[in-house]
Amino acid sequence: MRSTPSTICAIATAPGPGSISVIRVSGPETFAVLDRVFHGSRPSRQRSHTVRLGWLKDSRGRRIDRVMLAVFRAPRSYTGEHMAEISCHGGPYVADAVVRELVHQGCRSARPGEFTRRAVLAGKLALSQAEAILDIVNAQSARAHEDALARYSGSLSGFIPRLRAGLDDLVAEAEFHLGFDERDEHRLFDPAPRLLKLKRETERALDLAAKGRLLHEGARVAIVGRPNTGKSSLFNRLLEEDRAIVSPLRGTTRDRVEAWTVFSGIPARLADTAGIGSRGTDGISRLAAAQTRRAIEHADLVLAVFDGSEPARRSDRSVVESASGRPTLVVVNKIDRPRRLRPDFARDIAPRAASVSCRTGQGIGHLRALIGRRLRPAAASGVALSRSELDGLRSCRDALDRSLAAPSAEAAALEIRTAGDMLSQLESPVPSEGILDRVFARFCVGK
Ligand SMILES: Nc1nc2c(ncn2[C@@H]2O[C@H](COP(=O)(O)OP(=O)(O)O)[C@@H](O)[C@H]2O)c(=O)[nH]1
Ligand SMILES: [Mg+2]
Repeated sequence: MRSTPSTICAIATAPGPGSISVIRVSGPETFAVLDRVFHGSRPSRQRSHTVRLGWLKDSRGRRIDRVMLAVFRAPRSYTGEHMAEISCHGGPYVADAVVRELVHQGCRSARPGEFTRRAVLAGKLALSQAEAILDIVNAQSARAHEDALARYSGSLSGFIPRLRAGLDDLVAEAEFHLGFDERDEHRLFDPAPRLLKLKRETERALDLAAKGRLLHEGARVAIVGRPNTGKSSLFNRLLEEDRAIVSPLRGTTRDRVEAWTVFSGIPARLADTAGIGSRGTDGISRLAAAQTRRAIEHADLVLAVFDGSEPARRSDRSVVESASGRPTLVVVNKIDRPRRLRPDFARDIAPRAASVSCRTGQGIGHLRALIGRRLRPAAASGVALSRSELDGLRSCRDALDRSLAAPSAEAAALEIRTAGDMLSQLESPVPSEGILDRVFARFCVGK
């Protein structure tokens, strides 16, 4: 069982005298604590993302300072937990007194970077971004700072302006040449090679962005196999808790059961599925089969589970077929029993299999590491793009496709211009000063 997180607090603004100091509080007890110290309104009833003015008093009712209280309710906060920010008058004495009182009321002083750590744990921030933030704060040189900034915003930040410049050049040239007569030698202008190059770069960027998704949204890992091979047992083993119903009756798992876990630092949504090739013909079985198919289709990694203590059955073959073409890891389960599955079985989908026993736990650690290794290269090369940036890049690629296929130079020029427009609509992926300021302020917490 996981213990509930403690409620933490810390001064978020730089040490030393300033016009205001901000104290941040995060955790389940945030509003219970603030109800006791903040006088003016009830923080526990205050709407999320609103600010109230009131007096902060200690437990004996003595005034500490007149403060502004901003409230952020879970999950819409930096850490994903209940949070509050207290803005008090600047100067080290007042802010320290506020923190002392919060600690007196049951909060714990935050450790360096602890708010960001919680943000990462809540999936609010990719780990790579958090690391980059740390580097930004700690950067000793302009070079290190620039490098960290580039990683924070994703290496695509330079790509979109570059692509746009390339397209602008092409449009200008195309328009210049369009003014000439058909027979003129200037008509030899052919934008296709450069268009192709731009299109390939766009596709590469889209590919990187798709991989970046793993760090942001988490990888999808689906456990599939015929009934009774131990899929639900494996699901539980990987989660280290009893989430799915394990039973010797075939077809126990009809719903798709999902839960979050982490493999080598990569958040993953693990899905247990209904067995493939079960004979049920009722509506629920059919639905379950469709869900399993969908899980395989959307999975970043498929764990195909086989019973190592039995010879392969026809339904095991269907599993191999369903998983073929998808990134797959073959898992041979029940190795605590004598082996009766041929070792070269399922060689088509994966050259090597991971052998485990969900009963004894043998091989599970190794399997976790293998899963992490399979997900990591994809995640590491990824960059973070917002949905609108992804959509913009896709529209741009489509316009480039159309311009390559255009029947006339005029039509091609029109599509190139459309491609450029698609990019102009994108906000620059470089974070705004405002965002960076907030990130800085937040990360200095407890430093
Ligand atoms: N001997 C042995 N039995 C196992 C192992 N893993 C699962 N089982 C048993 O196999 C049966 C089916 O397990 P379950 O996880 O429900 O399989 P599922 O139908 O694929 O989800 C249960 O009786 C489990 O106790 C294992 O590693 N060794
Ligand atoms: Mg099951």
